[in-house]
Amino acid sequence: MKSNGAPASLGALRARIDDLNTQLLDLLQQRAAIVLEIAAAKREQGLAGYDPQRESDMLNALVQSADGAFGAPEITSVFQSIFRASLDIQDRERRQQLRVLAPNAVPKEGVRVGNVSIGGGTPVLFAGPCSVETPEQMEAIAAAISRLPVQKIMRAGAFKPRTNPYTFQGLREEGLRILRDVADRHGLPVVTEVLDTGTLDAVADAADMLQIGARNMYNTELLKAVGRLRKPVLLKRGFMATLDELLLAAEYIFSQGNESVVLCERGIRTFEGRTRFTLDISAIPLLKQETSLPVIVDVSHALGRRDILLPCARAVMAAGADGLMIEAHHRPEQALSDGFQQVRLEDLAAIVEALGWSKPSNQAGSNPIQDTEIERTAGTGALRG
Ligand code: PRE
Ligand code: MN
Repeated sequence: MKSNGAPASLGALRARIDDLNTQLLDLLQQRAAIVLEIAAAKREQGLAGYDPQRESDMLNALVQSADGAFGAPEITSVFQSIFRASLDIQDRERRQQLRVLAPNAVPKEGVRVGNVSIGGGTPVLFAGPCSVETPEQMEAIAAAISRLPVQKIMRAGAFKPRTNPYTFQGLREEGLRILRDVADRHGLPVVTEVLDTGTLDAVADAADMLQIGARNMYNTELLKAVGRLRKPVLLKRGFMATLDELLLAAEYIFSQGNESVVLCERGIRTFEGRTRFTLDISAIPLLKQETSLPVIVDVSHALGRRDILLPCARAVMAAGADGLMIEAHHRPEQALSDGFQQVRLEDLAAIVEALGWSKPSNQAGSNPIQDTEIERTAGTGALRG
């Protein structure tokens, strides 16, 4: 009411609301700044940011003293929103502090493995058999890979995390010896999987890059142990892992000082059974958008089949991947693991050419491996691994 008793004009009332909004905003920002100070103090003491007891105590006191147009339900809802927003700013701040999300977490030239640079602008092919089986097998495969006119890293497993304990478990230390010997003779850098901290030193001695497999993405002790080494890491996304979980796994490695990390999308588990896993193409641009880390895609394990490998590889590269992992074997039908998804060496060369990696002209449309498809083993994907 105006002093003369006449009702205040709408404009004047709104001006008062505007003024109160400004004051409320200022108070909210002061409160938010204190919330972040409390969060820092709590972090120092190892306490959680969320404190439901404190929230409920504050709410009770506020509701008790509320006498005005706002009753208990409105006061409760307004302050609950404020508490929620307090948690949101704490989350945002924590996220901004992640090393893995820093704009220059990985330099522009990418991650170097021997003479290969991953994420520096030229695609990298990670190729090789699922497992090291014999010196002759590795020799045949390495000879073919070394001839490919692209940046390449040879892959092959010595320690195999198989789903079924009665299937081939890898040649272990002997496999590492074969792998290193063949790689040296062909001048190829190698990546191989490390399964646990107990064998880490042996694997790190033999490999140029350490692979943390999908099943080990949550193994925080292993992540910290590879983080303490100064050796590049290929970190595969767990097949039930969100992108945040993948990034936090990478953070474990970064937190120990190792910033040479390459992320690998390798398919996630869904209800679809035609492919071994479901290739999550959207992960590629999302990870590239949110981080400076190189992202490669293991098309072989994602698909579990060869016939659609090339179109999917094209899609992956179009989505911005820095490279591909393809399992290849000189005799896929005799492979001791994952034979159904490994491509022949001549098909590997044809894929590289079809992708336009070796020549400027891209032979879009052709699919060299459709005709040479070998019968896939029967059964569900889960039992094959
Ligand atoms: C605050 C924020 C989140 C907690 O769940 C409880 C309270 C708040 O906004 O008041 C501040 C705070 O972190 C705290 O008092 O411990
Ligand atoms: Mn495999």
